[in-house]
Amino acid sequence: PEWQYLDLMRHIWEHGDQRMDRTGVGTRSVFGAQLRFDLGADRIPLLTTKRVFWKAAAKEMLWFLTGNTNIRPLLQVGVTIWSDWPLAKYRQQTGDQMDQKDFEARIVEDEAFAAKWGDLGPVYGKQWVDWPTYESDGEGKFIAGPGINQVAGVVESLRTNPGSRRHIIEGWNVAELDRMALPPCHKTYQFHVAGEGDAARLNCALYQRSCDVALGLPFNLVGATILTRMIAQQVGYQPGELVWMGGDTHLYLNHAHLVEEQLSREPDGEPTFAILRKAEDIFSYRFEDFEVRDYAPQGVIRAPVAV
Ligand code: THF
Repeated sequence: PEWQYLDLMRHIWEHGDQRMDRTGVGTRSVFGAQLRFDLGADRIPLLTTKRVFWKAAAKEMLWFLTGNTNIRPLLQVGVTIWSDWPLAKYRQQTGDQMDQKDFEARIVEDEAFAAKWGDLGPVYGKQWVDWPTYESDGEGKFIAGPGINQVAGVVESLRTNPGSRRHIIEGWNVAELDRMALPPCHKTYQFHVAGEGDAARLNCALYQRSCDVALGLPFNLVGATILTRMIAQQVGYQPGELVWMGGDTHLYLNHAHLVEEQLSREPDGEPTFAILRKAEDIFSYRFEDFEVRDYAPQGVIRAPVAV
């Protein structure tokens, strides 16, 4: 299965269109791509051709489920993958060129600073569990209604109406895009139940509008697997297939060394993923509930993230 990822990487590198992007770094890109992974028998699409920090991806997924959109709780558990965007905003607005480590330490130590500078706006977590609604006040004005918890809704609809084609968690809230530090990349998760009874399997399709194949995709595949596994456990279905679909699917030009190194390697081994405990509900999983086994990846390949 890992060959699919490597083949996509090679295809983009050899045949992708060169185009300038928002970040100014430049990419090679294809539009439209698909990968499929069987999640049965505890399989997880965790790459072995470089070390993928699956723990950070798992903590990120748990953070989405809390609805929190501040990087502070992520930094408190040692995850720094979202620091670049608040840091760029801080530097731009204050002129203070604070370095990343100091910025992260300040966010952790100083709650008021974190509230002011650590928030990403209404990104994934907010839309997933508290999508805003509006109601009429009866006099021609709109007032805020109760937020919609899409994740709880999907768990409920999978239980009560498994055959539905509407099991969707959507991040792309058009009305709030301009307040997000970054509009969602992995924007739509759709779930689907195949088979019946004890053989019922939960499939997940993830649509990603924009995909950083070298840095982001390995994380996103792990996150989607964990989300699918947690939901499958909650509703009592076997894990099925993860179908990943990309829109603008690209490699950054400054990732050339990563691409060349990774394409020179061969997949080695099949790690598995286990959930050690069934949580009371989808929002009660803890990092300690997760275990990856038989993961002996080849070395880390460092590359800068485009901001
Ligand atoms: N922006 C860009 N340009 N790429 C992305 O992958 C991306 N994301 C999120 C939001 N914007 C993005 C942030 N997720 C890494 C991994 C995931 C990220 C951001 C950065 C990263 O640098 N990974 C390194 C180091 C990991 C570590 O030290 O913990 C790696 O080697 O994997 C995609 O959702």
